[in-house]
Amino acid sequence: MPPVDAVIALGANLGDRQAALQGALDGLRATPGLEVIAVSPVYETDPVGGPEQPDYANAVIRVRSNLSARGLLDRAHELESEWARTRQERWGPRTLDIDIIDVDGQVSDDPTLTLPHPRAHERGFVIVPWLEIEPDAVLAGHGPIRGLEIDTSGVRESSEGMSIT
Ligand code: A4P
Ligand code: MG
Repeated sequence: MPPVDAVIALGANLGDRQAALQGALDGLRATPGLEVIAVSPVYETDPVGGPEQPDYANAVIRVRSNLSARGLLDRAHELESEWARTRQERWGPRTLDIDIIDVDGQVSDDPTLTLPHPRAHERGFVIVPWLEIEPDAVLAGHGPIRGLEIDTSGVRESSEGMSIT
């Protein structure tokens, strides 16, 4: 299978959020057949939707891999539960969300893996970091991401970043 480029969004809003994002990045980098191409800065973001909850740390990464879109989702779920399990036992609740935003422009309305991610185009916490690492990116069905009209007021660059060394 030829290599596939994908955009993945990371989010965490409980406990050591920075460590959760770094853990997700490290886990992806350790995935056979997967190469991390770019890592955005980390952003501190106001929560969107849901009940009242703490602010999130969010980041976006680009990967190239020989996994299918479904293979990427499976790996994301594996890392989410690995992280939740190891952190919960020692230091209480943590969350890590790994969303598949785009896989080579594929379009699918499969509820198990909807592509592109159905809410990405309206979310500053996805689009702002993504623009930082891929200014010319296009979101299938929505056009160039730099042209999207989104509210970015709740998205602030954090002083902390992730390390890929
Ligand atoms: N699923 C379908 N398509 C996808 C996709 N493209 N990527 C399915 C990932 N998963 C996808 O996801 C629920 C189901 O969606 C999965 O079984 C998967 O097969 P989940 O991660 O288990 O649950 P969730 O993330 O809590 O739900 P949901 O609906 O995905 O929520 P969102 O849209 O991810 O939003 N505010 C800020 N500031 N920052 C955030 O990161 N995140 C959320 C969660 C809300 N507000 C936020 C943030
Ligand atoms: Mg999700």
